[in-house]
Amino acid sequence: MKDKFYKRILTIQDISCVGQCSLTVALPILSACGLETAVLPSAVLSTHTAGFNGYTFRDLTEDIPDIAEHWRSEGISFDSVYTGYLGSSKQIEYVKGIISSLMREGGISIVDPAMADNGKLYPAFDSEYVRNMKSLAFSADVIVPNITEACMLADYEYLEKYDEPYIRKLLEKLSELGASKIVLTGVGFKEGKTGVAVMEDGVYSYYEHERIADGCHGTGDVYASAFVGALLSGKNIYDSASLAADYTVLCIRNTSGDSSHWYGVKFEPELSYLIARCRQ
Ligand code: PXL
Repeated sequence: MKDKFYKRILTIQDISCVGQCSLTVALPILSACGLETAVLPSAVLSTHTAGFNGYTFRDLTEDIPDIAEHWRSEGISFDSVYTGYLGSSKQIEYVKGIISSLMREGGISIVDPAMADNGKLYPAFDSEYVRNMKSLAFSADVIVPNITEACMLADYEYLEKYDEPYIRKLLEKLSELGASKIVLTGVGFKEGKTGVAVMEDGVYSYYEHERIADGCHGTGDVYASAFVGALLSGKNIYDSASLAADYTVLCIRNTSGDSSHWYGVKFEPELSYLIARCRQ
């Protein structure tokens, strides 16, 4: 019998060989959520770009059309496409083509516009990339930005200290620009707390949780992958957003205090928690 929750998802992001981010995080997390996961690597880097020096970078943009053409000729399609860190502006165009031609009708596209944090673009990107990311993000079914990325997508002032009206206005701006479902991460209104603000077809909700002081690199990818996994295993947007937050907190708690592990999140020991929550 066909299991309606056994879905085939395509995730498009880079392989950072070392660094616990992008595909090395998405693939195990999506598999743990019970999904058949296909990958399209956007680039291969020796490490991620946030803190390592002298990393290698092999852009795979030119391989994408042939890969997509092969899938088309084999009649392969996907129930969902989830994108993360992409390698170039041109790649964003190819990704839009893949979503429109290889995702089945009624499928869900989820875009994590992974390009910035703490008010700054990641080193590999420029304003042209941001412009292209806007067109991908505003055509997706769901976006999962952090506050920095949301401000760049909405051309909205980035503030380190903010209140709820500021966050609501940011979400409204994104909705006006075409984002109908938004899961905004890293939103905290109280000392020691952070959370996720969700805007779904104009309806705002918020899930608050503990903030662990020394946050680590790669939490955005762990969060987005767990969110996508929960969503495709049949949960609604808010429940997926809160489940992913609970899982990410466990992973950060596991990692915090180990200064030698600054580059990523120890997410693997908590996969059993994620599996159990997705099955509930
Ligand atoms: O976690 C986002 C990410 C993914 N991939 C690469 C990165 C980063 C963040 O810095 O550098 C290559």
